[in-house]
Amino acid sequence: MTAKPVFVLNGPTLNLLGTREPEIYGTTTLDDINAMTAARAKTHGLSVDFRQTNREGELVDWLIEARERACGVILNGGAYTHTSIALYDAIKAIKVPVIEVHLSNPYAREPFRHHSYVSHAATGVICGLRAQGYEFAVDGIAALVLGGKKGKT
Ligand code: DHK
Repeated sequence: MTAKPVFVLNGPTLNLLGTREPEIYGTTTLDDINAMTAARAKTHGLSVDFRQTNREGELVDWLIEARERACGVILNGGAYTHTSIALYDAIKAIKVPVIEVHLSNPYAREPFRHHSYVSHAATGVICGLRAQGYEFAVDGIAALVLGGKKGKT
C-alpha cells in the first residue's frame, strides 16, 4: 500500500444516488460506489478516502488538503463542475493528479452541462459509464501514481 490514499470527492446531490433520476444516474448508491472504488483501489495496493458534500467551499478545502495528504484525486463535482472557477483554481494549485468523473455523459444532456471548469484543469476525464467510471478512474490514478508521473503537461 502506498501511504497516501486516493481522495474520492463527490459534490452536491450525489448523496441521493440510487433514487435520484435513476434513468440518468443508475440505481447504484454512493455507499455501493464507495465499496466498489475501495475494492478496485486495493487491487492496486491503494486505499481511498471517500467523501461527499453539498458545499462548494468544502470541495475546495478537500482539494487543497489533497495537496499534502492524497496521492491522487477522483472528483465528481456534481453541478459545481459547470459553474465553479473555484474548483478550477484549486485543481490548478495542487500537484497530485485529478481525474474528473461523471456517472452520466453531460455532453449528451442539456447544453448547460456541456462546459466543465474542472475539465480545463483535470489530468483526465471519464464520463457516461455510470458507477464503473469510478473504478476506471482508480485504474487511471494507479497508472499515473505507480507509473511515477502525473500526466499533466
Ligand atoms: C452529476 C451531477 O450532479 C450533474 O450536475 C452533472 C454529474 C453530471 C454526473 O453525471 O455524475 O451535470
